[in-house]
Amino acid sequence: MASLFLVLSSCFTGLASAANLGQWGPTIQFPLVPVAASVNPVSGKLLVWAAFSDDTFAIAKSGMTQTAEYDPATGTVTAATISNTQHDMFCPGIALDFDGRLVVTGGDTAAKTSVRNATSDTWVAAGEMNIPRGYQSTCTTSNGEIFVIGGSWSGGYGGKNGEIFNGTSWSLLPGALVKPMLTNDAQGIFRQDNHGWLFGWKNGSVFQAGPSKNMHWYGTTGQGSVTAAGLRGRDNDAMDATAVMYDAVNGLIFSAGGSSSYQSSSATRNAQIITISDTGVNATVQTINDMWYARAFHNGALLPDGSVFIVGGQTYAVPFSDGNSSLTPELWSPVTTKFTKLATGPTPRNYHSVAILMPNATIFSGGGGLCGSCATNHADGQLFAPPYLFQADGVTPAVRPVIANVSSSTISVGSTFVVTLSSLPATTPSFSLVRMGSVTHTVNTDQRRIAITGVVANGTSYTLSTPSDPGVFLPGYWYAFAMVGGVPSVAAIIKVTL
Ligand SMILES: *[C@@H]1O[C@H](CO)[C@@H](O)[C@H](O)[C@H]1NC(C)=O
Ligand SMILES: *[C@@H]1O[C@H](CO)[C@@H](O)[C@H](O)[C@H]1NC(C)=O
Ligand SMILES: *[C@@H]1O[C@H](CO)[C@@H](O)[C@H](O)[C@H]1NC(C)=O
Ligand SMILES: *[C@@H]1O[C@H](CO)[C@@H](O)[C@H](O)[C@H]1NC(C)=O
Ligand SMILES: *[C@@H]1O[C@H](CO)[C@@H](O)[C@H](O)[C@H]1NC(C)=O
Ligand SMILES: *[C@@H]1O[C@H](CO)[C@@H](O)[C@H](O)[C@H]1NC(C)=O
Ligand SMILES: *[C@@H]1O[C@H](CO)[C@@H](O)[C@H](O)[C@H]1NC(C)=O
Ligand SMILES: *[C@@H]1O[C@H](CO)[C@@H](O)[C@H](O)[C@H]1NC(C)=O
Ligand SMILES: [Cu+2]
Repeated sequence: MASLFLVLSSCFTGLASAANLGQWGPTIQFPLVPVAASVNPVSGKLLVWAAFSDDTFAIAKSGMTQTAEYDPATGTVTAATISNTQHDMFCPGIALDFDGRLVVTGGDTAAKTSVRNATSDTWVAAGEMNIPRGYQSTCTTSNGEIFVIGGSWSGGYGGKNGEIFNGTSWSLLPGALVKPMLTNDAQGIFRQDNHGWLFGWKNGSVFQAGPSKNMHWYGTTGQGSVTAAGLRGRDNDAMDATAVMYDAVNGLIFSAGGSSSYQSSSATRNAQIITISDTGVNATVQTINDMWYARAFHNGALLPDGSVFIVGGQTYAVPFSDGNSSLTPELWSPVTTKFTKLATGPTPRNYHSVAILMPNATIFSGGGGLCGSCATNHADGQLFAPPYLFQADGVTPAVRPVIANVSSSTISVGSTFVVTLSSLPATTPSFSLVRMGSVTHTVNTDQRRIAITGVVANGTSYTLSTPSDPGVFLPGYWYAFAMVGGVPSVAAIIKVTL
């Protein structure tokens, strides 16, 4: 009897947890295919953009971009054509700088740099890159500069070594060679230097975790440099994959999926944890449980509790195709290192799709396509509410902690600040910071997370200590979340300065 009871009760536990799959919200229509996305840190609105056109692209034809903004407060979507920077920002590199400026490089107009001021919501042109690029990656460094490398999709083939942007203009880094990070793609150099997994780290360095199976450290000062950092475990080249720094204090990066070549190539279910420490030291790699589904062109959005929401992608990589879509998202837990299947979505989100964390701890998942009169343009998106926003029945909304205020909306790296909750929670709250992101083509080099370890409570006020290294606690805009029993608050947005 006792053992039967145990079996039954574990069944019911299984059912109860299986009931909590999270939930897809209503479809949000856009006037364009959201191929790139970023949340404005000042207004909280979601900016998305396509190309010169809403639904098709053309290299070097037209210097403008169709954008749209979704306002979570009202649910409205407004469109705007950006033409003053003469930049078709399709297939670009994106990075958010220390001031929350969205720096967008290359793509269809391959040498251009456009910078969006979050406060005024306006775009200005900055210096052009010395090397024109498309499908390059960019990341913000601890020096407040932006590093770029790769990008042979446009602007010519090969030799796309690193450059550094000081907020005004770009300088070549001849020692930051791209060659070591090339994949072995079947289409050659056109694809081999695409979509680097870049992470700004200590003392101006950049860690490149993929997509090549060979990982590297890039130096971004002086002439620039590159040194080997080891192999990514058993993983092969993993183009069109996701890589997320889910615990910056401990140098932990999660990566999953991808295919050995950009297209006409089978995706994997591979997942690994990459641990980085000091600049120049080889990373260590732990191979973990496979994902439930093979994926390429999926996106990984980092959540307040350090889990990663993995959405979209297909088991066999084919641009502009809805074939072989992996429609069931998965949640990766940093605690168990395992994956849980979530509620299946209605829409394939493959090549040219995006996913990004919203201030209320839901995830926007949208896009896919941009192929003209094809049948795979997805000019829409949905907000996904993860299981943490529901009680165990998977239906009743969870009771969320509420941040009443923070002591300062601007804090410096290494300083303390106070978060006050609107009421005393039933159990001890925890706190995390998630850097606000930008995403296109599976790449989001901006998102990263800090789990706050130093918390001093006084009534409903909590004094939080922050890491002192700007390579870890990268300045810029961050979401601050309180979590009680795993349930996150809506974020307070803070600006972190040097
Ligand atoms: C999150 O915000 C969206 C508006 O963007 C709203 O529709 C949704 O209900 C919110 N979800 C939760 C769980 O607060
Ligand atoms: C953005 O624009 C506002 C208003 O025009 C200006 O005050 C601010 O300095 C600008 N911010 C940055 C980071 O350039
Ligand atoms: C950026 O670099 C350019 C060229 O070296 C220089 O003229 C400019 O003053 C620099 N700007 C900043 C903000 O450092
Ligand atoms: C920081 O990097 C510079 C070169 O970019 C190097 O000279 C210096 O020794 C490094 N400092 C530390 C503390 O690693
Ligand atoms: C670091 O990794 C590289 C390969 O990327 C290897 O050649 C080198 O021996 C490794 N260094 C150490 C100290 O293990
Ligand atoms: C689906 O994947 C298989 C390989 O597993 C491939 O042969 C086939 O072409 C793919 N179908 C589409 C529509 O891409
Ligand atoms: C912060 O919120 C608490 C709780 O609602 C309130 O007592 C306090 O006055 C607020 N502080 C500020 C600076 O608004
Ligand atoms: C705790 O907060 C109260 C105000 O709510 C303040 O008077 C008191 O000094 C604080 N205690 C400590 C140890 O900071
Ligand atoms: Cu593209």
